[in-house]
Amino acid sequence: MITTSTNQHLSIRNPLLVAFRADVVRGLRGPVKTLPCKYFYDAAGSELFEQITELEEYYPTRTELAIMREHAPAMAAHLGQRCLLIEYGSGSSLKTRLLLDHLVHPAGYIPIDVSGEHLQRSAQALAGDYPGIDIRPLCADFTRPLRLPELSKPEARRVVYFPGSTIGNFTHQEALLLLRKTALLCGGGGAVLLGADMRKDPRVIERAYNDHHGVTARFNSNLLVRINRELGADFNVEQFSHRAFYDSAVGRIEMHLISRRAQSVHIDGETFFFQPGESIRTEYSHKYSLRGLCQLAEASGLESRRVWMDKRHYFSVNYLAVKAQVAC
Ligand code: SAH
Ligand code: AVI
Repeated sequence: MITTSTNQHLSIRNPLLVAFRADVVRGLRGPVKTLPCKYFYDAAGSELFEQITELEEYYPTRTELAIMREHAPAMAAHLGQRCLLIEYGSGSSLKTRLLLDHLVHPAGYIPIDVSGEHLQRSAQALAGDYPGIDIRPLCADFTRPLRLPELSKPEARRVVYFPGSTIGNFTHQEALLLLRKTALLCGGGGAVLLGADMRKDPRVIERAYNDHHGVTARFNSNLLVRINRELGADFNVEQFSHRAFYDSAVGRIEMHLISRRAQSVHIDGETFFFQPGESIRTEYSHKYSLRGLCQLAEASGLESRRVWMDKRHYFSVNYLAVKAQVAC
């Protein structure tokens, strides 16, 4: 149930905060409460994500990095000379370095991320280490229409690098739409280099989202800390617990914040009530089969040309070429 006071919206004017408020309020108004996972990534959230990638339980980053270390030369050969590399959700750009090390005369590199400070810091470090590459960070939501910066060198082709299995944080329909738009952005001759976490023993997957140090729990509850700070809300963060479980039927992790008791929360003039045990779903993390990935690519106007995997088949990096005729 929601009550609305008469002076709502008065305090928030910054357009980014207005959008944040609208997304939060929309998510908490529904019969099933949800919050968009892209808001995990403020400066603290990005730092917590970096800590997650180092956890013993969190296998995806280390596995994908190992695949990149072994196969970056072959991937770079697929990307070809004078490629413009665009990255979705670039974070620390750690894996990208392995690609940049092998690219021949790249036209430029555009890392895109919503986490502004983290993006700037990573891009500055990269510019120092790769002085010959035109690096143009873009702080933006890659699901929205993008205005790419103009680069000085002409590009032979566009490739979107989308690592980390961030694609898994989207529903099937959202992923389809995003990849279709991406195929159009890349155009003829272009490609998507997509990192995807694979289906495996559910116990391995569940452990990765329930680490014994509680870092994933802090990453999850940081979303409430951020809403409190940026929207002036009064979530009692201690009164929500982390829950993550794998749904084998759908092939995805669901992350939730569970209300420990009956409580109400105020966000910029609106009140939200929580029953004891009621949840806010904060993230999906879909896991894929090779068949599922091929079907997703096909339906998006992309064609799977090459797949690199680790020995255990925990993770895959997929070279998806834009098909000759792409339409939205
Ligand atoms: N690519 C890195 C980071 C993955 S974490 C890796 O593989 O380790 C996901 C990253 O995507 C975060 O840096 C987050 O800020 C960014 N992100 C999430 N949703 C986004 C969106 N809609 N638009 C832009 N960046 C997004
Ligand atoms: C960025 N994304 C692919 C991570 C994942 O595994 O879904 C985010 C994450 N959530 C909890 N741990 C890591």
